[in-house]
Amino acid sequence: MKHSPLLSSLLLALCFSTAGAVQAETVLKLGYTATNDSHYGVAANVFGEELAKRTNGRYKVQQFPSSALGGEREMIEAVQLGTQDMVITSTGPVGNFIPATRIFDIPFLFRDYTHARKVLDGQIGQEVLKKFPAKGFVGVVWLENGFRHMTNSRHPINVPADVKGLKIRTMENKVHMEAFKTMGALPTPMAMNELFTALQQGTVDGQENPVPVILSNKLYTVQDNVSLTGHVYSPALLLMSSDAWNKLSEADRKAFLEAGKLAAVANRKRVNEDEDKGIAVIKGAGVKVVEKVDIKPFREAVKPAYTVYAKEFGADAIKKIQDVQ
Ligand code: EAX
Repeated sequence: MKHSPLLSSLLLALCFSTAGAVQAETVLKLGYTATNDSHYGVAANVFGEELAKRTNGRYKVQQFPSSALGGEREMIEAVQLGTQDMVITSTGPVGNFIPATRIFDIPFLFRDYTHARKVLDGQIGQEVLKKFPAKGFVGVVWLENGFRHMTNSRHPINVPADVKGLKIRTMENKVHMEAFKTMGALPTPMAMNELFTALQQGTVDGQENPVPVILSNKLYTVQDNVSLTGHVYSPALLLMSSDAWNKLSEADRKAFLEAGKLAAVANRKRVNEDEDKGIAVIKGAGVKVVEKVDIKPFREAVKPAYTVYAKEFGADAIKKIQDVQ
């Protein structure tokens, strides 16, 4: 059936206008080292759902869990270069890019989860996030990895003397390495994606991580002892490449920040759930768990490292964090 020229041009205009109404979809690559069934996976799921909701599906998140895109330092570098859009990472290696974050890695700095969350969500934590864009990142939101505990396959750790001589994998983080060196351990920095095999083969005697990571990465299956030292609170971050962020409209940036906040609520809830249930799972696997560790001797043991920390961050800045109620 032949259409009149007028009708054909109207149909053509209609085709173009509906095509315009089908909005372009952007898929963001988000990597992290934990499994999808973890405190990071929960954050990634909620972030993706809430973002798609707020942008009518224009922004989608493609997740790469379990170190599929490499270790945290590698992924942070890729986000800085813009070859990866986002990463959920502990602050472990972040200090190599944004030194100001290292203050939060100081052992025994935070009293408990409430204290840590107040500092990071408050003026001190928000001020640190402002330092990210200058280095090619946007810190969308502070997430949480959790209080770190020691595991090893040599003997139970009850007192600092038990740490002496142990080859302990640490993150690529100078603050943590200083603390373990001060306790007489042999700190061995290593990316998360190499850790399981290193523990399995005995290349390192032990490591330290929050319960959610010990669970999700099944570290307890290659360790005989866990001691709930809680020696460091490990913040996490949802980091975005400035390249990707700079392309966003103001309205979409708001959507990213709102989705990030909801992801943090879900992530922190999961950390506390894992801590409540995880010890039973670890014990059920036949691992010896020292649940009641007297942290006073450990605080004493790392005290000399505080001189080094005070030199780097200033005693006042450390006290300011400790004094947050
Ligand atoms: O962020 O590398 C680590 O020990 C981190 O705690 C882990 O990758 C989760």
